[in-house]
Amino acid sequence: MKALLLVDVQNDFCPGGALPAPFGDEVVPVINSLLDSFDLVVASKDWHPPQTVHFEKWPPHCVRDTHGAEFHPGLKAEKIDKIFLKGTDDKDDGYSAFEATNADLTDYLRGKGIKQLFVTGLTTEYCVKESVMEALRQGFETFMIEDAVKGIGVHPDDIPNAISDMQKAGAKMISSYDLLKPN
Ligand code: VGL
Ligand code: ZN
Repeated sequence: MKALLLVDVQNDFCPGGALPAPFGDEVVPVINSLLDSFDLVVASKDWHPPQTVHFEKWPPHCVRDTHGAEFHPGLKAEKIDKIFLKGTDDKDDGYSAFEATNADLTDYLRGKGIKQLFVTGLTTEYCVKESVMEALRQGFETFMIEDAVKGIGVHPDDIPNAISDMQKAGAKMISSYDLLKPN
């Protein structure tokens, strides 16, 4: 059984948002095209309190129950089976979807018989990377869909370095084209 994980496809990580990945919105049509190809679709949301130590590193973003924390309006969110909220407390970053506090992502995926996890979303070098790393530690066969992620790129090498760290840890790189082509 295989699951698609949508990491933080939220307004604040898209152009016009508080902490945008340049071209972050470009993941939306790619993700939409993949939604019917999986047994299960799960999504994380960065879901911060108004005041948190996280905002000492970052401009305030994805404050719970605000417009910036909503999914991008183009995302076919009705196809998501379950949403995992993370970064919810005021003392840590909560980058990984596996740090969700409303439900346990590992237990949920194992309970559904998921062995393979395909990761998409925002942002490549923070929440996508940390989610991929934890998925590998939890024993999932983990893929990153290269054309379905976008990074912030604070430093020019951050995104390629993150991809090479994920590969070294055992993540497999794949494109949406590989998943959608017949056979
Ligand atoms: C993220 C920076 C701060 C992410 C979240 O979703 O990658 N990045 N908070
Ligand atoms: Zn955040």
